[in-house]
Amino acid sequence: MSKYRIVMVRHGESEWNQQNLFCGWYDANLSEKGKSEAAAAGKALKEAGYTFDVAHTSQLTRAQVTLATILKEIGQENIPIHKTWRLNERHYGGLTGMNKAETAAKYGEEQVQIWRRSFDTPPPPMEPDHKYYETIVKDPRYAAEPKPEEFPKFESLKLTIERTLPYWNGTIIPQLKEGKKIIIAAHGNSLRGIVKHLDQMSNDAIMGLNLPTGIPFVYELDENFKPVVSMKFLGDEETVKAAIASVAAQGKAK
Ligand code: DG2
Repeated sequence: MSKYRIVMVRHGESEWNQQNLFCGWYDANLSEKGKSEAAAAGKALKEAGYTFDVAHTSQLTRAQVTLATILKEIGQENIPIHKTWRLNERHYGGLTGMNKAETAAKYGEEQVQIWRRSFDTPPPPMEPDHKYYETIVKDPRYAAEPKPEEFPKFESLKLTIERTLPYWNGTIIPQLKEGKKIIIAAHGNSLRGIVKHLDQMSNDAIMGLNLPTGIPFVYELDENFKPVVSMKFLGDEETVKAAIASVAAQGKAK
């Protein structure tokens, strides 16, 4: 029997999603399409009658603006919002800022698929001479945390899960137990990590999962936090399918 319900959403399309660039911890803004997707997500949640007590998001603007847009649409701008680096996108290391299709043309689609979707093969590290190294490492939003020794220079999905799950277990679960209605606005890979954990997906199965931008999905969980309903999207099936396929295709050489 379903005891808990939680809504998650990947942010709307970012300007770097639009340009097909590896983004990771780079703080890209939403594109115009992404802003519309966020508003549509809020409308869909409103129509379905969702309200929330508390919201969680990453330290990155694209997720925060998506969340703010959704909360505005449902008239709940004043609920508490927790921002944490633990929900940030996986750190794409040295690939950050590179075009996904051009990278596939240069290194092969198979290699790009491994970098994007393998469970434990990380991208190459972001070296100190990388164009975005200083911008990310010295960003004041990370002054308190992560600690220098935790600050990633690259992350596989496995490493992403290692810093996301403590937040799920230590913050989200206790709030669900208190009866709080929660929404999480985060990223393709930080959310894939949570989904892998909830659905106990194998390291191979998770490779096939792509999350669309700006379409909320719902989990209903039993008293042991096992899914009774998994990843129910608030969108019509064809739209969701097409959006998922377009994320999968981003790693194809043009
Ligand atoms: C994308 C995900 O993250 O990329 O970092 O480029 O969700 O923040 O847009 P998001 C990025 P893929 O793993 O789908 O290539």
